[in-house]
Amino acid sequence: MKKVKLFVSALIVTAALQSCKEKDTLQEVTVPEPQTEEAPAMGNPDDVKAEDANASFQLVKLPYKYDALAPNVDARTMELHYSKHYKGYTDKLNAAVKGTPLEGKTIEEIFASLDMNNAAVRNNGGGYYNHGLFWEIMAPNAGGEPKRALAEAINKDFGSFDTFKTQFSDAAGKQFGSGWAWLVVTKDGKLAVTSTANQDNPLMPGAATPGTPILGLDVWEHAYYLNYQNKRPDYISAFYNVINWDAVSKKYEAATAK
Ligand code: MN3
Repeated sequence: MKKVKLFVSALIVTAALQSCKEKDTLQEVTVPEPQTEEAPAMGNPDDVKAEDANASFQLVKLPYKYDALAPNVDARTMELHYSKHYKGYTDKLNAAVKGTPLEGKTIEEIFASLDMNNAAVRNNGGGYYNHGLFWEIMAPNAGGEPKRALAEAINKDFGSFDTFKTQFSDAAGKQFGSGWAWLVVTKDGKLAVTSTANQDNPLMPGAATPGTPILGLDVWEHAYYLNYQNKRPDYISAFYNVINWDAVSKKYEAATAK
């Protein structure tokens, strides 16, 4: 709107200038081009902090700017996702554990003995952990295929990278409503694809395919609706362009070294 106002005031100034110079020859005045589209001001992810700076859980730093993954993930979605949704889960998790025996525990320790009836810790703890992993396993100028040990393990456990992709995309596409698709390392060191509802994850008690997540895809509508509307499959395809396989490999190596 500011640009529109500027344009209007430029017209008024032009008119005023012209009336002053009525008796002189008219001068040519440059009028700014009207702007039809104005990008909203973009914030800096480093300015987003947990409400309580001394609380157990602080936001994982976003390792890139909000617009770094565009057009696969647009800047506005990234900004809302990180500064509103993720911050919200973090603040609510801190509030939920404050003054309880869970305060001071790591998120993995909390999941290991989680009471699944504790909705505040289940939902916000999941939201905190899942998004922290999600930011880390994406990067600009990424995508392609995994290398080294992870590439070998994918070939061994899925047959090929393409078969893995089909299974992962299926899990993400078929998750009904809000949830996540995962690539996990199971207890016996194998790779498996699974999905979970809402903010649950494979570290929580009762998970259908328990394991350590090394790759996760958020399929909540807030993760894609602004850019993709109802076309979740297009969002899933675009995700492969931003997977940071080096980060996923590090998680694979850490999970299998246990
Ligand atoms: Mn989300």
